[in-house]
Amino acid sequence: MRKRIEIPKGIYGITGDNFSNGRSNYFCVKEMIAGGIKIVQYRAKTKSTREKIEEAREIRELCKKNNVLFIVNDNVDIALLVDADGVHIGQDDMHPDDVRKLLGDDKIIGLSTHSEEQGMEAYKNMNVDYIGVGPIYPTTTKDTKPVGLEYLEFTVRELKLPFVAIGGIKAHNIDTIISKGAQRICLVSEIVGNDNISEFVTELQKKFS
Ligand code: TZP
Ligand code: MG
Repeated sequence: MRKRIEIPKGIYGITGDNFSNGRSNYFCVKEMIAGGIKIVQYRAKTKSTREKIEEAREIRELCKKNNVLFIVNDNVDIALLVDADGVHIGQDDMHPDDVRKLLGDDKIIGLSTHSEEQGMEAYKNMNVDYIGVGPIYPTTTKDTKPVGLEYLEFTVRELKLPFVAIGGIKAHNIDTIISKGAQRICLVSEIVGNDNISEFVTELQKKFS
């Protein structure tokens, strides 16, 4: 049985240049790292494959220099090309077993889940390192209907699997999510849209220590 790769606790960063007020993904990741983030996912839904590869390469180097884990959203090929630490896939992407065949045992696989059934399936039958749980609250960053706090509570109670809570999480509601037992939390628009990303991330990280 393969041992899961450990996912750092605290804030999980994701790029989102539709929400970053004109600032580049590279800039935002640099700021997140200055703020003490330990894991970053490159997510760029509207860019061409070629643009993504170029940008992912640069951000991958930045992360490597700073000992920050680098995960690529959706594209297993890009993750392989840039030697990312892992891939994050959704329910309609390549099956985690196939991703594992391509990436081998030493890379991280994360899987988005949006229901108790999907979470249980990942926990019982899939060789993933962590799951995403959400969207908890309504969000314009992703077109999936919110699952509410119930699925988060189920995950904490039933699934012995590291998870990242995500979706509509902001400074004003993050304490609720932490109080439910989430040890890894992702805020996309709230972080990349912040005027001072590094300071904001530093403040958020303090909540986990
Ligand atoms: N997966 C579930 S919700 C979401 C993703 C990628 C987007 C979360 O963005 P925000 O801006 O933190 O609501
Ligand atoms: Mg996807």
